[in-house]
Amino acid sequence: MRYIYFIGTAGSGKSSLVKAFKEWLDLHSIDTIVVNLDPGADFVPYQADVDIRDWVNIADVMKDYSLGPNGAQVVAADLMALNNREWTTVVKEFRADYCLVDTPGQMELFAFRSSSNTIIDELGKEDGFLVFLSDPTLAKRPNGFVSDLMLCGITQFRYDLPIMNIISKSDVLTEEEVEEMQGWSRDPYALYNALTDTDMSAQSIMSIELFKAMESVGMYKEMYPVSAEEGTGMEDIYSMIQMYFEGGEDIGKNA
Ligand SMILES: Nc1nc2c(ncn2[C@@H]2O[C@H](COP(=O)(O)OP(=O)(O)O)[C@@H](O)[C@H]2O)c(=O)[nH]1
Ligand SMILES: [Mg+2]
Repeated sequence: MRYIYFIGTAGSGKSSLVKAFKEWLDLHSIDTIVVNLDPGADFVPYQADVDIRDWVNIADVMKDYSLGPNGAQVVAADLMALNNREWTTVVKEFRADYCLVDTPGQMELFAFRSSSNTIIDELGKEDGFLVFLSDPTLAKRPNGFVSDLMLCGITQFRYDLPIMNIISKSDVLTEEEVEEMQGWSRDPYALYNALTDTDMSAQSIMSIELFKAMESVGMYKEMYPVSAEEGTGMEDIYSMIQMYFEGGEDIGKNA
């Protein structure tokens, strides 16, 4: 089973994309399960095959550890790793081709805590793939775009797993805005120019050398527009995953 982890800042559209991508995979008869790893979710928009809330409950954590909601989220993220033998066994029993993993709303609870490495190792690191969502409300401006690119790069280094970077909620952008962002993602010079045109102070702190260095270590990569709302861009996600794991061969169709 391949594990596809959806990561991004709070509200970037992870849970919505898991739902939309699952629907697309179902439509193409590709055997997929969905795991909710957000113990703090009030609501998830899909039918979770495995839900961490069955093992870790935020209200209980708040009570047991006398914590407020934020502290409880952090403890819950660690508890989910401590309990991982139990729930990962349930996940593995499904033996589907793909497992879509929805991660905690607050990105730092997953991306920046060692408990998530424990989880990824337990599920099988060689079968892992990351989808990083950039929120266009932030990333449509050059300085927001740079911040998101760096968050994506840091995430990549934290895990040492293959990663694809997508522009989430592309339906809220105009065609020109999508093209502009894709242009920045393909060409460090275009990004540098946009950044220094709109923000003079950026000139002193950002240099084109930084973007070129990011490019040479593989942190600078093309972004793909995706809309969970409209169901667009799903085949791009699927083909990137396919290309990575199977060198382009479609396992789903024969499974
Ligand atoms: N327009 C639009 N809104 C979206 C899309 N995906 C998510 N949203 C909205 O963005 C908000 C956060 O989405 P959610 O999936 O909960 O984000 P998460 O915190 O990363 O899991 C919700 O109000 C969604 O309705 C999309 O593709 N297009
Ligand atoms: Mg969510």
